[in-house]
Amino acid sequence: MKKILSSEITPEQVYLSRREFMKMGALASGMLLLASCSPGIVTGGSNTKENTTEASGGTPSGQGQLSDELGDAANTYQDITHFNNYYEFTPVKEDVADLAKDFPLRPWSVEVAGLVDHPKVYDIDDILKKFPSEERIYRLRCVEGWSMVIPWMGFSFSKLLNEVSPQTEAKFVKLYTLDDPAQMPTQDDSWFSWPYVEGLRLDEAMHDLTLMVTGLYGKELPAQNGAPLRLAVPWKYGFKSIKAIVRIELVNEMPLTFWMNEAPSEYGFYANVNPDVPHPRWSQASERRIGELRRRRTLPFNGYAEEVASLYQGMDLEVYF
Ligand SMILES: Nc1nc2c(c(=O)[nH]1)N[C@H]1C(S)=C(S)[C@@H](COP(=O)(O)O)O[C@H]1N2
Ligand SMILES: [Mo]
Repeated sequence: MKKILSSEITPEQVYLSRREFMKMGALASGMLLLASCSPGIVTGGSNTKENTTEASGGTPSGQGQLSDELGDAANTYQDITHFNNYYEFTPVKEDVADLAKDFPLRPWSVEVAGLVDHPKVYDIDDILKKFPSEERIYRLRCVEGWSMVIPWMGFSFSKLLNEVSPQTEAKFVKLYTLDDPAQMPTQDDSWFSWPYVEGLRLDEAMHDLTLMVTGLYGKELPAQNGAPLRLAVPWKYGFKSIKAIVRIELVNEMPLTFWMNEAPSEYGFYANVNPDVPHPRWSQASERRIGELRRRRTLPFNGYAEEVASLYQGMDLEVYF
């Protein structure tokens, strides 16, 4: 039997799997920090034989290979849709797809409000018509230390923001996930403060890379990936990329986000991918690309430094983590 070097033990393996954790039935608040976005073990799922044989990517139909601008192959449709973080359904990544399969995606409206000249309630189908989607192949780096390359469909968030005309006092954007315990099972318990909320500084939100995601692999976005509308901010840890958006608010003050509220010492507002700033409980210097066995080095700003580093000029990124 092959010996496992300590250098091969990933943060994902250091902690109890979420499945075991849930089995313990420990919903006590004292255990909150263990559960809150801590690395979950990768059991089967993304690492099964079946998946590694096609781990070099390809479209769902198998034709052609997509890759990001660094030359890395896109993850498979199977991996992207069956290894998900979506705490409203379950903290068990392999089970999200099944639990979300009946999540109703219509009717769906998105309210844009707050410090804007033209507040508006959009029907999702009007958004899809009004803002044509294009393919953007982005890396997604989870704070837990794994990553994927994902061929999203979507449009720059700036297009939507420009249409409602942010006022000069608007400095931040606050985004809300649906709050509906009847459709999102874990919202029934009081372990977390729902709804999931995220935020960006207005200039981050207006950056061309910041994507409103409407699809995946040229098809409709599956529920488990945040349909019908989710965000993708590729230079930040994945938890910034909020799913199932129902409300967008332009505000003057930095919003308190879901994870900042749950564990302020662990999750900051900026959450830019940064190999030099460890998470309090694990290093961020490397990551495991789903479908690969070896870890790879994590790139500053997840490889998008050229495009976005200027947004943070003069800021101490250890303070503004
Ligand atoms: N509403 C909501 N959005 C969320 C999450 C969540 O639990 N709820 N998880 C985040 C985390 S931690 C990650 S890594 C990504 C995962 O996106 P994916 O499942 O499409 O890969 O979604 C983010 N958006
Ligand atoms: Mo994540």
